[in-house]
Amino acid sequence: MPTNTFAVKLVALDGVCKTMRSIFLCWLAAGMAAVAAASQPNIVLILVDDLGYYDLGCNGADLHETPHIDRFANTGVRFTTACAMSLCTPTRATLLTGKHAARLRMTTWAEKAAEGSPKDRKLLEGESFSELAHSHTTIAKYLHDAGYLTAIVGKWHLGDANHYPETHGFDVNIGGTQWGAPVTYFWPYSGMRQFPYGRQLCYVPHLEFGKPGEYLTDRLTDEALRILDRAQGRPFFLYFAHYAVHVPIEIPPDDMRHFEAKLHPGLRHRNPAYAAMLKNLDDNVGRVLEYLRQRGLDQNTIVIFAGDNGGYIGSYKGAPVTNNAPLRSGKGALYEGGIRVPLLIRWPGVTTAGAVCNEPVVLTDLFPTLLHAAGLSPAADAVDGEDLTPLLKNPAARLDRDALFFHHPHYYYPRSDGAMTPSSAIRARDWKLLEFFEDNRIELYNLSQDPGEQHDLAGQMPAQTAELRQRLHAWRESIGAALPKPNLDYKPSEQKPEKPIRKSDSKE
Ligand SMILES: [Ca+2]
Repeated sequence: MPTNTFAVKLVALDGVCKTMRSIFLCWLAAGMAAVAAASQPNIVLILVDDLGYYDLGCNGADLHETPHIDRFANTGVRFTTACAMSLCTPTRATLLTGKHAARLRMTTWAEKAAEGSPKDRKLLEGESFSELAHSHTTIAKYLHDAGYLTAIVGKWHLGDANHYPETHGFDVNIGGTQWGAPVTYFWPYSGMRQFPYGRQLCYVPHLEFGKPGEYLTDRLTDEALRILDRAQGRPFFLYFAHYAVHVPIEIPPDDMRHFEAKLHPGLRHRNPAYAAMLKNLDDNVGRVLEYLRQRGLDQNTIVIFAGDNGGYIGSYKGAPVTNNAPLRSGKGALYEGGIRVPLLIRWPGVTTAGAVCNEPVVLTDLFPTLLHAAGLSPAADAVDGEDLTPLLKNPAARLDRDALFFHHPHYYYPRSDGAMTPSSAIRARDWKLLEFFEDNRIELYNLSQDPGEQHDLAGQMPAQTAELRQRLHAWRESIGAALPKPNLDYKPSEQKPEKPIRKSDSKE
């Protein structure tokens, strides 16, 4: 064989080897990418502000229409007994850190924590921080460090600019500030608002360019989809914390007409503006789900839909906002109407379509669940939540957890409602005990027989009551919960009359 022919064959052979090596490397890379994709699912966490458990069609709403969310519920697990803290800031803090709001000492909403305890009530409220300290590692920080694109779109409410999402592991922040509600849902979403410490210009950041009539929930969804466009194959964590359906209850009048026409006596829900706001939210949830489906991302994306506290039962411009019946009370209370929230989870390959889970869970559980989903482990500091994966695989399973605890050492509205005074609660399976600090009143309910918490059994069941009370006290002590104290300057005659809620009020 002539040397040059041999050389040509060697070169050819080398070329074949290179090609085969390239094919092998491509195959290996594809395999590794598949492994990475499987171990790093995308996560979309949709949190709706002040959405009551019964506000959704799939949970039994009557006036309201939520077809996209209802269809989504049928593709995964619908939880019937999911709880949150009773207000915005505590739930957001616990959800992102896996630590109980009482352990974090973030038990009331940020603006109120900054304002401090009222001085004209029987008790001085327990200490509560308005900012999430950087010593607490958020789920966003874990996911960011693991290579995820991390984005928050919407409400933050966990501190001032020194504690904004960018300082807690989020690569992108569209809309997150220290304030709990927009001044208005219409562009430019800004205006002056009166706080006890003075007037402030409040705004929703990074939405400066818009047009008259533009609606906040629509715009936030535009922004969220734009962020996903830019993920470019990177695993992503989208924390989509809608400002809706918190007050102010605002929606274009044309959107309300359908619900005004639908009103009739006997409906559980009676606010057509709120119904229209919720319908708009549902449309926008549908847009996100459709975006994922069209791009095939739904096959590797965990989607969670939840509310942050019970429905708001106060009035807005003279009309009750929502109704949590048959659950008792609403946002700000530790009765079920204040803490029961919608929770829907779809995790491809793990959840089964149409599943319903009745196990009591709390949104704190999302932190360990999502860390597990991403193949991560929390650091050694305390995690109060439980990994929900066993329930997602088998909704009939039970968690190895004795009880859920709630702690709200604060006052809320209306002042005349005893449910809205400082309190703690324990739920141990079907039994729930509430303790009210003003008069040390104890109430005991069997939730399986009495979901509306109407029949107080504390007097009839002293042993059960004493045991649960002791467990509640032991829990509070174990996590260092802040307790209210007697207000030595309190004079009942000095109580201020109740104020109606105005558009400019900053309710969490
Ligand atoms: Ca809320």
